[in-house]
Amino acid sequence: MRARMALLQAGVDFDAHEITLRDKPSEMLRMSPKGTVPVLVLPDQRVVDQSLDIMGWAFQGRDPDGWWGRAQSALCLEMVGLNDGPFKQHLDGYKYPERDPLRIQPQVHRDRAVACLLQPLDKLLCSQRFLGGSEPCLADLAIFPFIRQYRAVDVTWFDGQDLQATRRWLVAWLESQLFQRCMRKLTTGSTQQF
Ligand SMILES: N[C@@H](CCC(=O)N[C@@H](CS)C(=O)NCC(=O)O)C(=O)O
Repeated sequence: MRARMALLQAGVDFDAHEITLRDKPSEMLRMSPKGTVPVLVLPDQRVVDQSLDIMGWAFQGRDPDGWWGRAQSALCLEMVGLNDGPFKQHLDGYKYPERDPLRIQPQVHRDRAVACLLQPLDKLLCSQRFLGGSEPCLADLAIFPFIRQYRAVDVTWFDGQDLQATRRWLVAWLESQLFQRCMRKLTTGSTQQF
């Protein structure tokens, strides 16, 4: 979702192909043998197959509104690093406890996720609207889809936490035109199936 939103925000035209992860098409594996999504195939057949790299590629040489530039602050880079590192691990442990080789209780992962990312994020969002300050940036896009997934595990629990600024920020993103366009791109029009 974050790769698609970055491409949409940057105004890059692209076709979207839905993948069933249990049954990955051979065409996708030929282009990117590591077998994870997203995979961006450029017109010259070069492949970009990490979502953060796709986001960076989308804004290369075109950043009129400063979305990429604002995301390069030390604070934004640190937050994205926390998101893609420890938070993502705890999110997986919270969502899929049966896959955790250490068999750590999902509530332990849930609470560690709060400590490692959600608390510092909430503190930041108490004093500014977006990660980049008063205007949105790629760091917001990089992180909010994961907070959405985290909240979805137990909405009632999440909404009961002292994370009001994060909840406001998340709701604003979920209601944004960009997110709505991304969801439409998932389901209609130029989206193609392999
Ligand atoms: N670091 C990669 C992670 C990509 C990733 O793990 N994607 C998951 C889906 S969200 C996947 O494709 N998993 C492969 C599978 O479940 O077989 C990125 O951000 O692009």
